[in-house]
Amino acid sequence: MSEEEDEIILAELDDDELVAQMHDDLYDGLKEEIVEGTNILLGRGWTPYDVLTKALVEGMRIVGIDFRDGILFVPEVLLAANAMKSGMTILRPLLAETGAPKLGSMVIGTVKGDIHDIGKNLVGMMMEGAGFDVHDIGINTDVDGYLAAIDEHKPDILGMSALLTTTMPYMKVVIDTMIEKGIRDDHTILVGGAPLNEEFGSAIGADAYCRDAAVAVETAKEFMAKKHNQMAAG
Ligand code: B1M
Repeated sequence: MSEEEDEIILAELDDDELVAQMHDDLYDGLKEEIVEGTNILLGRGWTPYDVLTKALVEGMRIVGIDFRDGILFVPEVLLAANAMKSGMTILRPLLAETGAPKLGSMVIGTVKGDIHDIGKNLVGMMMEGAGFDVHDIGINTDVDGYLAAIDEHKPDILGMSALLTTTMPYMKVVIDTMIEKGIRDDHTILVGGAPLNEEFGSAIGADAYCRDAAVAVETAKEFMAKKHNQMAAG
């Protein structure tokens, strides 16, 4: 077959085929194709949230499995991550423009030693979309970085992300330091990341572990509602 006959025209695929093709394109780190696919699905009336979860997050889940199994290596996964980010760049303003009233504020960062930021970025985007002011302090954040951001932004919520079993214990370092400084109870602390679970969240003294970005939004809203009720009760 000639190259021309081989070429896939994304716009000619139906929704299921296009989503499957986007999983393949993400796997292959094809940034332009991910941008095109994202725009096509939005043009067909898909919600930004569905594009995000069904096309991009699901694609990255597949990448994660083959990374774990030694089929993909860091350079390929980096390309996939960059392709994913190019799709997220398109979705970000759409997710943020819900016009929801401001519910509260959040500081979020990935902990020291850890450079994974896709999950954190996604949580930040969804929180913004739900009406929170989000201050993203980036990756590889040490305790001083968290404390400085807390001091500067006085957030209702502190979010911490960790993707490595070796970096997740650092969350406790941050929480313990907040306890020492007497500021722990001034903030709701939410933690997340693939290797964490609820038991770990409570063991380190976080207020809640959030399985994914949607749960983070719901949990943050619940804590804000509680806070407002307590304030109203005086
Ligand atoms: Co890395 N990596 N990685 N990696 N990587 C994992 C995490 C791993 C599980 C892969 C595997 O082996 N299966 C494994 C960790 C194993 C372990 O600790 N037990 C791993 C490893 C080993 C490594 C390196 C050590 C590899 C190496 O160098 N030999 C290295 C470490 C670098 C470092 O951080 N110091 C490394 C590097 C990388 C890349 C740079 C190549 C790239 C990151 C690019 C980037 O982020 N800019 C990368 C990637 C992409 C992954 C996988 C494949 C995908 C992560 C991701 O983006 N998922 C990952 C495999 C996996 O997780 N299954 C893997 C998509 C994202 C939407 O999901 O991040 O889970 P997630 O976020 C979710 C929830 O967890 C939750 O909500 C998000 C959205 O729904 N959530 C929160 C996350 N943070 C939250 C915070 C909250 C609330 C919810 O606060 C309130």
